[in-house]
Amino acid sequence: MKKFLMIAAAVAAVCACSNDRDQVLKVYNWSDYIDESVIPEFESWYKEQTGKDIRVVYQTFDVNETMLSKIEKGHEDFDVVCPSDYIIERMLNTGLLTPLDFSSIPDGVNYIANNKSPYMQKIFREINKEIDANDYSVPYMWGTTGIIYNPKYVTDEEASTWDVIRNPKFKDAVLMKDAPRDVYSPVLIYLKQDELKSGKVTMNELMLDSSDESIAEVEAYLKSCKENIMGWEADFGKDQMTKERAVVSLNWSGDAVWAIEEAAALGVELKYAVPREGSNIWFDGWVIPKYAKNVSAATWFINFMCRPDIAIRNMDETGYVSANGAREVLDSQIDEEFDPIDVSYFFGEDATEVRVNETLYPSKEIIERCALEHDWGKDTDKLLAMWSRVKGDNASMATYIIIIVVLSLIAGYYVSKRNRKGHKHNTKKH
Ligand code: SPD
Repeated sequence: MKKFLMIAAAVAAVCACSNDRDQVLKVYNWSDYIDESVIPEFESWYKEQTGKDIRVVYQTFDVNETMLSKIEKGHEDFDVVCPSDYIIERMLNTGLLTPLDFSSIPDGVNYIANNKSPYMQKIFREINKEIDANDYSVPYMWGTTGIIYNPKYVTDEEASTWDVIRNPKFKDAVLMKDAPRDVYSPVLIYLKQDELKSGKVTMNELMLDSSDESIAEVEAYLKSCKENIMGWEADFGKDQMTKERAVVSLNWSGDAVWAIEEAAALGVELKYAVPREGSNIWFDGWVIPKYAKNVSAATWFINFMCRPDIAIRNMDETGYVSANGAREVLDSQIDEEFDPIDVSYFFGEDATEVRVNETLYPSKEIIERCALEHDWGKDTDKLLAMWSRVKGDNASMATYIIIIVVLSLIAGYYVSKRNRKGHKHNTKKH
């Protein structure tokens, strides 16, 4: 009995210890967005640097809105999260972010200042005119929104416009991102292309356009694509493309890189294009929410993610491009198979002709036809309502099909049962 009590006390002590919030770091990140081996490495590195134990509780989400709602409505105590630009803007506007302070991290292991790309800092400044988002967030990955396509079925010309998602050639073969803002913006850019060309409206104005008219136009357009849409996906689209289950996918550049590489290994060719009408440039950044309970460990974690070798491993694993502007990161991406492009806007003036993947690092010409999304505040609810109507319609179509199939199977079963009975009856008679 004494022995049992001692064991129970030891177990209780271990549990109490690992639940102590100073020794727990809750990280909430996008799925498939990290090389998971860096997490235990952080735990050991943190112990080496601070002498303290830490256990990372790592959870994932698929869409910004799920993450936001857990913090905004649920007040969940995540210590570090990784929202996209327009969500960082919203969190800033609603006072949900804690200012970042890396001053307690010693110079030799402080990876923040030296690795910041001036381009990323400039973009972050555009988030909010009054508050500098650089003081509240550190960029993690960035990219464009575009079209992944299978050139066996889709020509480069067809994929050079957003209207490829409505092209009658691709019935039931298009995958759409289940991310309302990231679909709304490209469709609106497509619908307003004449106004954009004539200068009647700018890209930035479009990114803020939450008018009832525009939402209705996008809704009508998406409903007119329904015959083509085989599914709404948060993260499986890239995989479906590699298996040739779909031929067009509205997706993010990082998923494109991942899919193109995976597909090549299976002998399937995939390509990525940013349509000529224009698109979004986006980034996701680390932030510490207001309800965080371990700000100190969160600060160390964000710093660790900026260590160039860690940034390279995360890039290689996920297909996404790190927002880290260190020369080491650029060097790790140079490959003779690529044509030279000008990425001086990101890495500085000596990077005018580097052989890097243009899907990862968009050329200046692509960047110029892209814009950042912005927070819509309360109008976001109108978008989410439209989104359910569009997807709901699709669901009820699928439901009708399932009902018809099930009813036909039941009817078929009874007809064949009746025929068998009739056959037995006739055989008995003879
Ligand atoms: N699987 C990780 C995907 C993260 C992509 N973030 C893109 C956000 C665009 N708003």
